[in-house]
Amino acid sequence: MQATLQKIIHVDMDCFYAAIEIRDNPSLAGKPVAVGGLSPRSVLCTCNYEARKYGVHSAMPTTKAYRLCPDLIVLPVEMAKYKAASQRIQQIFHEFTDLVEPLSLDEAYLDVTDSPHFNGSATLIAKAIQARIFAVENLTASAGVAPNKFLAKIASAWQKPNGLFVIRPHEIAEFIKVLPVEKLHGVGRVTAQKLHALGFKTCADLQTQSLIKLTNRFGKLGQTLYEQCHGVDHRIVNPHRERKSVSVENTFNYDLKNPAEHEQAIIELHQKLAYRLQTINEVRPIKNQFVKIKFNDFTTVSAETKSGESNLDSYQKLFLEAYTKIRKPIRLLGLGVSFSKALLTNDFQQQELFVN
Ligand code: TTP
Ligand code: MG
Repeated sequence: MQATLQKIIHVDMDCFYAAIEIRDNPSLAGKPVAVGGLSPRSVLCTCNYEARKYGVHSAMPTTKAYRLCPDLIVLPVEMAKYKAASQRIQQIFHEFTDLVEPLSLDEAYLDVTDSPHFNGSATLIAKAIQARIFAVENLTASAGVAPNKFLAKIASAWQKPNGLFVIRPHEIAEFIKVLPVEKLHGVGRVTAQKLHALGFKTCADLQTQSLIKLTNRFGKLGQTLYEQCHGVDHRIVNPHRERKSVSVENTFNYDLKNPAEHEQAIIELHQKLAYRLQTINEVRPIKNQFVKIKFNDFTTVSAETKSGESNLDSYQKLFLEAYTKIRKPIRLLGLGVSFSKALLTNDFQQQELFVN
């Protein structure tokens, strides 16, 4: 399979919110620290690496985190502070290239294929970016350098925290063979279980399958599985990517059967979506809210309503509207919002241009 080779850097800040809090209060250094909600139903946004040693992680209910790590220091979310740091970090990326595609507040892809910096060495550019971030923000970032987005993202997580991992074109084949299938884009917990049950544990196992076999078995996902297991990803770094919508979903270990389970699942997903919305840096207004339900017989229903916000009550109503169509045990539940096309301010500026 022919791969288009680019020089991509993926940068991801280390335990971003927690690192900012520790930087701003050095007496916290070396202690287990998390950032998140403190009320009984809240979850953590993130935690530092000391806390991770106890098994604490992002999206874990705060009460569970305290059970695992009784000395955990949980700090409230200070979004304005994280957004300000994120903007300064984005500016640093732009010192090196204009081809920056932010994924969230703390991570971005950079295409440095044609960059004149450091004689075109993506590795040296990545090192320089890490050094600049540390000098300006006193925070560490991990970077991955690779010939495409998919591998660059895997590389940035390979030696976290404060890591730099490079996958050169001639190293792809060796690297990819041992890569576990759960590292692939689009493979969540449930798909990973399915792949394991079929005997596919690593990309080498998947490489034994033809494109046709994989698409027959996995539909659209089969194509990306086929490409990724050969180390291929044709996506380009797109600085102007417009997100149409944002959604979160959960495939449950056990099918949900009663209203209390439904309600709890909706509350958790709503909270997860709220965090996602905070981190993606989307400035366009919300246009619609929607709910998706997959029942245990794989029938899928959805419901949508006009809305300017991600509102819990509306999700509950949308859920009932969709659920009553089928009323079977639920395998998967998803919530999301879609955005208006244009920014209101842009429309305004546009009008002004015409008036003048
Ligand atoms: P991540 O990059 O996933 O995590 P991280 O930066 O905290 O840790 P790592 O060193 O593993 O990269 O997310 C970036 C920030 O987004 C994180 O600091 C907090 C926020 N976040 C949430 O609010 N909720 C979540 O479920 C996750 C995963 C992240
Ligand atoms: Mg991060």
